[in-house]
Amino acid sequence: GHKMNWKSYHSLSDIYGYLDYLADTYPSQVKVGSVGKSAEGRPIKYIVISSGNPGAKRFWIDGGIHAREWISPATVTYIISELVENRDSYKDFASDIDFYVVPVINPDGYEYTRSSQRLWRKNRSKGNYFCPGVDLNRNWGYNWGGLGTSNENCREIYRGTGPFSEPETRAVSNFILQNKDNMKGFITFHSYGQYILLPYGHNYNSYPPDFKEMERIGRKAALAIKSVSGATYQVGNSAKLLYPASGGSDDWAKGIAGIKYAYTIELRDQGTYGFTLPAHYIIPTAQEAMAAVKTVARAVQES
Ligand code: 0X9
Ligand code: ZN
Repeated sequence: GHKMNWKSYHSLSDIYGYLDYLADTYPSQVKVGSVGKSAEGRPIKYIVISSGNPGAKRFWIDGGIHAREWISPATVTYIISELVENRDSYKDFASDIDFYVVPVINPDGYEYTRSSQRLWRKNRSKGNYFCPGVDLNRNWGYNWGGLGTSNENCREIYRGTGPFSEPETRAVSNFILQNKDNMKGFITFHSYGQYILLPYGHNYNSYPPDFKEMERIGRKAALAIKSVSGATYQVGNSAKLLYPASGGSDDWAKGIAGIKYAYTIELRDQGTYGFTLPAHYIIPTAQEAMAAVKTVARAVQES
């Protein structure tokens, strides 16, 4: 393993090398493993950053479910580095929360955007020779197949042949279910648009009973972001603010896994560069994401 920097976007092996470095350097604090394998056989690595407290709450963070959204894995690795290597700055919650983090849910797609097609979104499963890939954020088993999805292989929003048809969503969801006791926080990082999105996203009129409380914390997170960097993040229901889209991981986390504070955060920017955000924006974007994590962590701690 080896250290990491946030001056450029890194390969999957660099990201995984950093996780291994943390496991070697902080053996009592972190555990690194694989939740399973991708369609092309790559491991989907996770890191657990533990509080050392047996009664701790759990907080899920992931990135890279959409291949081209490079700012997401970069941000999630930055968050990992803060929580592990700068632990003293997070004393107020570090001893009460175990963080379960997967920086790259879609490793095949990520590598494909680096080697071949920068704007690829889906995974790389070979259901159809001419149009491979499934949109992994349409493949989760909560209202699978509804609005904002397609049954056509060639579409960007292809939902797959059934809920959890893909090895990536199967592996990640099983890992979450195995660890869902006391899991109170869930943030999945995407780009772009600068939104803090709340469930449910499968139609315009499904709200969890505690939506108001989720919204209150979401707004706090947006305020924290604003005070860190000045950036504006809009907060609201994902169907209303963006568009309806079924089979997303956030809806499943809330509706099936029962994780109270479940959000999708769309990172920078607002369209100037879009998915090809220049690397010098990684640190400011990741710092504002960290502010959001801190805000949700305090809510998790008190839950
Ligand atoms: O469409 C998506 O999957 C997400 N936006 S993105 O531009 N990154 O592709 C938004 C997902 C919001 N959540 C749900 N609709 N459940
Ligand atoms: Zn996305």
